[in-house]
Amino acid sequence: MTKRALITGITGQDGSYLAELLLKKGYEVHGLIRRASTFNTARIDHMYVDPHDPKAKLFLHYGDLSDGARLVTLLADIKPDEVYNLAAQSHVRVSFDEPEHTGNTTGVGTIRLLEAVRMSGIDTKFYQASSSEMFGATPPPQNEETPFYPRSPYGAAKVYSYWITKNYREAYGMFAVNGILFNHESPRRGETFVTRKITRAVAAIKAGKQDLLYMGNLDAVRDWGYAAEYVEGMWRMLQADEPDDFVLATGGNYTVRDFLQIAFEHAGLNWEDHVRFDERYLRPTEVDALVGDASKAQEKLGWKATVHTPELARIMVDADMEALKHAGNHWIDTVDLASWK
Ligand code: NDP
Ligand code: GDR
Repeated sequence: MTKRALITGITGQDGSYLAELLLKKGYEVHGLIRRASTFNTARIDHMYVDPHDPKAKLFLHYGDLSDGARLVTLLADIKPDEVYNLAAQSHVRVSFDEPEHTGNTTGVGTIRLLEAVRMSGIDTKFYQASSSEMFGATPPPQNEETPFYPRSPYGAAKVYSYWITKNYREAYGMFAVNGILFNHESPRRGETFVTRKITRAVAAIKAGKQDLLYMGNLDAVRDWGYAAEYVEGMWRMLQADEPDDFVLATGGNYTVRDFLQIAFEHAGLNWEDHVRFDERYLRPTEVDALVGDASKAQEKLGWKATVHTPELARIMVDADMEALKHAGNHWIDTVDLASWK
């Protein structure tokens, strides 16, 4: 029988890779999308087939994690075998400007979805997109046993979602898991996250369309992996015999400065000639260092990252240089937008 999955956040970086993976595995994939005044499906357009076509396997539904009643009707209609909750206000810096909205979507949104599963009475497995940001100020290496110490409204909302997912597993016997994922990036990464901001700027500087790049804290340490590999780990968590929580990470240890150096050098540029400081990119409380230990996922799921940060940076620079060739003036406008936050 064809398996059916529902993905919230399907229009985001991870949602798009996960949809590709599940379609390749023969799933019927349903995605929750937010109604907007313009199309917001650029990351998934390439796999969309008109629903009138009998070969269509990808179906999109309007909804929002702030609308619990809609989640109930949707789940009752679709009756998915697997639900992947990837939707969130996912930007840490923005969560300081919009703390209440972030709490509502990234935190309370999860319980709306879990309650919708429970109220619709369907038998489904549930994946929660938990984050290394939950570890916050607790020093690395971090694994499933590391205490949480969130440092932002986003991190605090993810801690709530982590515990409520665990609670539904224990209280109602739901197959509900937390994937605690460290930073993962790709050419589809949102333009205001640090890696993509850098690789887009490298492409624009190389092409002579930009000169300076304004950045915040260059000392932060992160463990940047490749998103396309991480979605395979999400899927494996839901295929395990028992529901459990897993860290996915590369174990690498790089500063933002290291990433700048690798990315600029790949294009034959010296980052120090182009990077300037702007305090608007600092956070009121920073997460200094996140470095994951994914040995449990390797042992129990057979999952291991193969793309490490330097290779990832080069993949992203190459992709942005290629994209710039086809983007024309549109690119220049969005470079400005990317430096906005
Ligand atoms: P993105 O920011 O790229 O995507 C977020 C998705 O959530 C988008 O599809 C967005 O829709 C959707 N969304 C936002 N608010 C709502 C809402 N109120 N109702 C319904 N949908 C909403 O995130 P990523 O793909 O990078 O990350 C996926 C998940 O994993 C997120 O929960 C993130 O917090 C978490 N995570 C990410 C990590 C990473 O390094 N990428 C690491 C650890 C956890 P729209 O397109 O309309 O904006
Ligand atoms: P992060 O990602 O906060 O780790 O959250 P981000 O790329 O935004 O920041 C990483 C680090 O870079 C520093 N930094 C800057 N960041 C941005 N965005 N812009 C800048 O100009 C800049 N200069 C320095 C930041 O201070 C930070 O230390 C991401 C998100 O995907 C979350 O949803 C996810 O949960 C975590 O990764 C794991």
